Amino acid sequence: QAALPLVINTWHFENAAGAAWSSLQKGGSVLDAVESGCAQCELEQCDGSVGFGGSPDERGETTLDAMIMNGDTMEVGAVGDLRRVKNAVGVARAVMEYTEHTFIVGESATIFAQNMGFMSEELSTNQSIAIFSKWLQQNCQPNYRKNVFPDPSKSCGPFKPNAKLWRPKHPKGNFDPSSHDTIGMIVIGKNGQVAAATSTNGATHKIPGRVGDSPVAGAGAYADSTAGGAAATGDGDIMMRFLPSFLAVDLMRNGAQPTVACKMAISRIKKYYPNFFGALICANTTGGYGAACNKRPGFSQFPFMVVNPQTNQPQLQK
Ligand code: SD4
Repeated sequence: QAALPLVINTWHFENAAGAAWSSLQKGGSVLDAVESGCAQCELEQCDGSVGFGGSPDERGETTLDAMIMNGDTMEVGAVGDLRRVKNAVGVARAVMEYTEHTFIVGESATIFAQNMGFMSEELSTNQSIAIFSKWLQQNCQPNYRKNVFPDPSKSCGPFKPNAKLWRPKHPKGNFDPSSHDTIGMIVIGKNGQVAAATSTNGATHKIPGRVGDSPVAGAGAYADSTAGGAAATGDGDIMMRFLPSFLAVDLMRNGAQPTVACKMAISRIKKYYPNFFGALICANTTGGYGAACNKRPGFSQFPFMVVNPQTNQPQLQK
């Protein structure tokens, strides 16, 4: 089943896999392919959790996180808390190609994007406004956080109701796996060149400024053309503490098969957070691939897409 080139991405995002594959067919580099795959999801708003109009934060705004990594040169470009620009993975690529930096965040990332010629647009949609208003009505009752913030109507995010004012904490187990489907993609070229990328709108009702695992190199994704690539999806607030993508790639470097590497990286997290939700996809430089996940309600396996010369078109695997 191992064959090159290879495109593999999280979830059932078939058109993303197709876009990456056709970029390769047209002679695009592995970076072009992985960027166009993730950009396809940003356009389609895959599952409402990639691109504009999803995961409104506690003030109702959608913000984006994305990264891209070149496994030949180990260059990375990333953006976090990006506002009012839809093509987050494109901006991440611009950070990598045109700057000496790795990671640009917030309003300054927006200004950088505008300077690079990306269009500035509203990321809210009727749907994201509806999600936000419903949540506000259900969870943001006047006394919900009376003791935490003097004016709960201005800020009513995912804090513990009884948290001390000076050190509010994100409640554990707040992550809803049914509504969080980041795209993470790995592309391996026919000579074993590795690229990886992610794009997401993060976690719903997050505290403004929250950045997840997806744009963090080694957490959301990692690529190294001497070993392989990995990409993650799930509860980024937990997962980023373990750099699971880096760990999986390093395990493959030491000879682990992709499925084993994915499983071992997931179990490392499980030791501390047995109920966390998360999944990892892994691929090596000979085109072998695999995945592993923890606690997806109702499913024991994790769906992902694969394209290689044997499938010749995006194929759903579990
Ligand atoms: C995050 N890891 O921001 C992302 C969300 C995600 O499947 O992957 N959902 O935490």
